[in-house]
Amino acid sequence: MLLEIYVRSFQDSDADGIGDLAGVTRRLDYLQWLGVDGIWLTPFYRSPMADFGYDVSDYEDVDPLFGTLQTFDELVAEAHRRGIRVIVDYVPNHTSDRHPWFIEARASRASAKRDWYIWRDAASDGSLPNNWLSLFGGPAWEWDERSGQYYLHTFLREQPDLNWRHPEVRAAMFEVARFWIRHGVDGFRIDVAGAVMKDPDLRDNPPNPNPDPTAAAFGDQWESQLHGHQFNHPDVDEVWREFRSFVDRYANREAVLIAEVSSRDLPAWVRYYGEQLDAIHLPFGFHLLHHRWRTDSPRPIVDAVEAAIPKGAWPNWVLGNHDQHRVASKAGREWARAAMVLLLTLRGTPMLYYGDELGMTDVPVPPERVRDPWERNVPGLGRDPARTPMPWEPGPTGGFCPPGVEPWLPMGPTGRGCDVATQMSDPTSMLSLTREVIRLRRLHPALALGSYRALDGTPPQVFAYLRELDGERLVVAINLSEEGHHCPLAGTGRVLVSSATDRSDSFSGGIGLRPVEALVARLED
Ligand code: TEU
Repeated sequence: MLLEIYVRSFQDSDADGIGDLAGVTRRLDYLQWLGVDGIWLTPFYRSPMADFGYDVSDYEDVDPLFGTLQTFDELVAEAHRRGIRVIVDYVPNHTSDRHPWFIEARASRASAKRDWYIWRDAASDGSLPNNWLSLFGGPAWEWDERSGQYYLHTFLREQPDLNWRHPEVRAAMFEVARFWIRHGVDGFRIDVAGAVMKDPDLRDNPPNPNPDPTAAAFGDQWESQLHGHQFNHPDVDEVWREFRSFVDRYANREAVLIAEVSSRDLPAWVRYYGEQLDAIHLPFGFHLLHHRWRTDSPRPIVDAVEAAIPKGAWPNWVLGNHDQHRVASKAGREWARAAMVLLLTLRGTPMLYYGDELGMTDVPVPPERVRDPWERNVPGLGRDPARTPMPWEPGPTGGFCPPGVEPWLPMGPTGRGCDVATQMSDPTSMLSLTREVIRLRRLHPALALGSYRALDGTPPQVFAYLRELDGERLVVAINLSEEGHHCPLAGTGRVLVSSATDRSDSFSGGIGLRPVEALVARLED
């Protein structure tokens, strides 16, 4: 079980209202108590913070806001001492415009690093080189006055895209991975892995014949085009295969590669595993991110993903991250509990977003406190509400930073039980439920490693599946409706854990599920 830590918001250790690496170290005991096997740390590298660390100006140093290389080494040592692995963010698609590489590249057209980035002349009529858009709004091209060309930026203009077709870029970025392997990391989460190779001729994007209204997360302008020339280009496959073999070599095959791949097209997504399973270990399983918990069953999605995954490959599931609305806001309190049971019992590695174990919801951010540049460019798409500080205890700063210090984003409402201390002492809390299911995963290999099979013959409102290994059979049954339902099950069994928390009953021939209840049961014959 992995946990994403948005470092800025986890724990402040130096009273500046911003979380940092020493803060994470301070909370490792909590993570161990929860049963976390590994943490993914969002970027803590030197950065002007135009995109809160996803604009890196030095890949091989820690930004003073977050600590030093030494604090990082201490964090790794302390995490490893507790059996917790450390996965770091790897941001290959773009640097900061203040990175020395870009400063050198933009200095003149003759610069040795010019082609490390993607430059184009204006079209003959003076217009943009092509119709590509920036995901954060507006065109993907920025005019550079001094050298008289445009450069490409898939994200902010402060995030110029690297040219991964240039062998020196590849070599330099691979060295970055080697640097962090030497510092003991256990893997990389690769940012926008699908964007690194563009169409070599930078052809115009075609219009999108079927704009998807549910993909509004990206904005209408973005949705008006197809982006195959910008994302998931076939040439990307070879990059990550090469990266995998590089990392395998220097990390003795011990490091995991997790890639951010936002394609909704399963065949395109599956490619990231590599034809011989020789590329990414875990392409992120974002398939349930846009799921409508209150109306739809997740079964068709889960079954489709299970069917698409190559033999021998391992799935991964995500319900939230620092770019998405909180699952408890999308699903509501009860469904969020059911969703947590689902996340932790599907076949595959679950990646939990910090605070979801408390049922944290989006926190409204007043206009004067907006920090996310995306919100400034395209109002309504901002990600601040899902990035607010972790509440460790009741009180105005929730133990995230000392009283009297203003956290970088507003704290959620405190005093309503949404904090670690309160939930730790409440056996019915979301935190207790989460911990209990994680504990079950460790206790029952069938839950962690077993096969998956959806059960037929249940009412449509009930999603039930079998996890089986070496003769042990566990059933997960989720009632997706607000009425009670009977879930037929052959044989006898016993409930191990339920989102309704107060049951451990035995059953025979089936089990009665309460409204929006999710449970795990062991079949006994
Ligand atoms: O995100 C890239 C990305 O495509 C998402 O932001 C996507 O737009 C979002 O999931 C839509 O719902 C990564 C990082 O996760 C993000 O925080 C960075 O801002 C971005 O890359 C640029 O590095």
